[in-house]
Amino acid sequence: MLTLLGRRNAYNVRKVLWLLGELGLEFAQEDWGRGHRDTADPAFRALNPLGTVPVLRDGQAVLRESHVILRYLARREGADHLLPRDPAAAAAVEQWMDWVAYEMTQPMRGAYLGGELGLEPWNNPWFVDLGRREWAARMAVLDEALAIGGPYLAGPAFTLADIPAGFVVHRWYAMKGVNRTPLPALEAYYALLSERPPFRTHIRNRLP
Ligand SMILES: N[C@@H](CCC(=O)N[C@@H](CS)C(=O)NCC(=O)O)C(=O)O
Repeated sequence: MLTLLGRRNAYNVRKVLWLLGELGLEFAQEDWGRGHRDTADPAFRALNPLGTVPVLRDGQAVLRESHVILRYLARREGADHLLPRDPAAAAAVEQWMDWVAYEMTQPMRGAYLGGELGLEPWNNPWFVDLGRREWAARMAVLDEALAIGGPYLAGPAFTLADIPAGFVVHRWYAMKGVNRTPLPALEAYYALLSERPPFRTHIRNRLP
């Protein structure tokens, strides 16, 4: 039995919920993290010394890091259409997952945690402004990639590449305090992802 530990409103948990929905998997879920059970609890730290959510338990296996969990679930289910076995085809998927992890984390801290939620220490005006500018520039990168090679990020079909990126695209369109220039391929991509029921349940719901 799979058990997902982490609050359902957390960015990194929602990506895993989306994939669980895509795969149609049964799972148990426990609300840990800000506003719920404290991840400083020794029982949680025994599973994840970093104290972050999500954590996934699968029998004796205990996993952390949302993108690792996405890859694990796809491989566990033999979902080669989401994460191909061929190394080159897999790289075409994983490059976008890493890109989000490396290139979107800082802009999201500035523009979202600082600018939208007003949380310290990210609400310093220069950091908020930088985050908004970088996020806008990275959405333009996605728009160009989709215009050339879409309609999905790794080409003709939905893959794991679309889960982290799809989330940041959703949040880009859900934020109030940003100036958005028209990006036609990105808007078409957001509309395409919105046709997927798990995307609407876990990502494009009432939460940004
Ligand atoms: N790189 C980690 C980041 C995990 C992370 O920072 N999770 C946030 C929620 S999105 C967290 O644990 N926040 C503390 C809390 O909710 O108590 C991942 O991808 O899973």
